Amino acid sequence: MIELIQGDITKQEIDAIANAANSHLAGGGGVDGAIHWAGGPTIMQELKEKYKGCPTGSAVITGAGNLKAQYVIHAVGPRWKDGKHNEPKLLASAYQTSLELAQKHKCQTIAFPSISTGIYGYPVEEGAKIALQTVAQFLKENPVFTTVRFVLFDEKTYQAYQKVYQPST
Ligand code: AR6
Repeated sequence: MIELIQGDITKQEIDAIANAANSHLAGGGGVDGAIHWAGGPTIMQELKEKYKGCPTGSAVITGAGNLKAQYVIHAVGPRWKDGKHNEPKLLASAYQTSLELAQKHKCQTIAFPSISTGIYGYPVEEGAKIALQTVAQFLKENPVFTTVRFVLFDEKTYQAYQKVYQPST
């Protein structure tokens, strides 16, 4: 089932935590900074050892260091330009790839932040629609997760997801 909560994703007890990363997998601000800070240095060490970046619209997986999770899935959403540069497709693909990776690693629960709607400037309601549609469709086709939890940091983002969410879909 899909859950929407307002909170801090680094505090979740869950199989996999998704991160809103960049294609260099270089760390940064926002939720990425918070995850590396809370998870400790082993996450970045593993990223550097195993991967040479990650294309926009895709994701890679590491252990979760000190977080109360098994894995961190580093998903790279698009930077918002004007909506005519494949942004919706790339955002959907970032969620889709993350779900596929979590499934492959036998996760039953996963938490997502609102990918791309912070520093990358994706309009929040548009981003929420893509996020919820992609997850709902995936769950219909692959009923492998008991929980997909969106952990929305700020009130505005939480409200936007609540507005867009239709539990029947
Ligand atoms: N828990 C949950 N959500 C959070 C947290 C947290 N602890 N902290 C922030 N958010 P952003 P992006 C929310 O900017 O837009 C980084 O530098 C935040 O309020 O983290 O995909 C990366 O390295 C917003 O709603 O990610 C990339 O370079 C959402 O997470 C770039 O930012 C996403 O905001 C990616 O930008």
